[in-house]
Amino acid sequence: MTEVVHTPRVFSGIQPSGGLTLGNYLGAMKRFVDMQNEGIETIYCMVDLHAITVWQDPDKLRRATRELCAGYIASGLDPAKSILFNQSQVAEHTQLAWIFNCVARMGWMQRMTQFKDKAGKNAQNASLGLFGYPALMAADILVYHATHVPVGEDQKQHLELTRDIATKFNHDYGVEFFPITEPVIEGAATRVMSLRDGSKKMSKSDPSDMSRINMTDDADAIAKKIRKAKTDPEPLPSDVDGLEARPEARNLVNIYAALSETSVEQVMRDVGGKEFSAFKPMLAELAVEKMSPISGEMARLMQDETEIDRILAEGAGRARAIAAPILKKTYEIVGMVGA
Ligand code: AQP
Repeated sequence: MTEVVHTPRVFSGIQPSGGLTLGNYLGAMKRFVDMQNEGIETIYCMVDLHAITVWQDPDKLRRATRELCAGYIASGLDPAKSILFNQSQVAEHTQLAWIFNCVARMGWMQRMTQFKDKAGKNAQNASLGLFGYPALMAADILVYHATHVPVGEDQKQHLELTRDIATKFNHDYGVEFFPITEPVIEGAATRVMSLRDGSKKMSKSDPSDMSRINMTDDADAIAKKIRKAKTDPEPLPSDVDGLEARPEARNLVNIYAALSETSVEQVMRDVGGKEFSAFKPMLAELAVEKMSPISGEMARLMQDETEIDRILAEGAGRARAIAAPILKKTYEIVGMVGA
């Protein structure tokens, strides 16, 4: 069998399951913009169907989807360069997900740590959608034959599952049809941690608003959250090795490095040995400088929902034009009459 070489194509998505956080920005969106500007074909989705794996208020979901689109654009995504759309407007995602439900194995899904984390002790009461989430995520990616997926560290296991699904599909049907997608997990902030607990991921669904910086926070809120961020009593160490076993210090240094687009090593050369009382105001100033223009632009874009909806509909049309022939070919391979 000759190996098929797939043209580079980037896909990624974010759930409109609440307000965006600095974690989403540094771990995902900032990388989305970098990849767009490298001139690769880029497709970025608001994954509303993933969001409802946990109950969402319909009006809040609509608002969060539009706000996410505004966040994408305010961060630097250009609808003329990147395809931007919400997942539910392109039915091919769920159609391919069904096929992948029949390819993925129960045992694979049961190993997913995100399901265990989100379902917690109440797994019997979690939705079937939450359990099947990674098969839909594989379909989101593979319905475009995407070759690269920029994500934060927490999505690594789901991307491995996507590769397993593609490999098993290709093997079971004797084809080289789906690419084996590469995760792109890069930068100093692939895992931004909670400001209240350095062992927990910063997350939009954390009950404590003080645990995260929201992309809609104003300058005062950002500065206050950084000032109150949990730290230990020691000054910053003089080098990177000294951050070992100091999760809160490491997190603030990583955020500083990512926001200032420099390496953690360089940050340690600049701020090593400083007390937190001196470092936190530097970080707050940097965070405000980088995030305030984005939140201001998001607020401006949100004043014109019709325009946002137009961008999403146009993006969905462009996405469907890529996805439909790939789904059709998948149906043919699987043996569906009329495909
Ligand atoms: N703390 C984080 N650090 C780095 N990257 C992060 N991402 C999320 N949190 C961090 C990355 O953002 C992208 C979109 O994530 P998502 O919203 O679709 O789902 P999630 O990972 O489950 O994010 P949240 O904030 O934790 O949402 P909830 O609370 O609804 O579950 C992904 O690339 C993710 O890696």
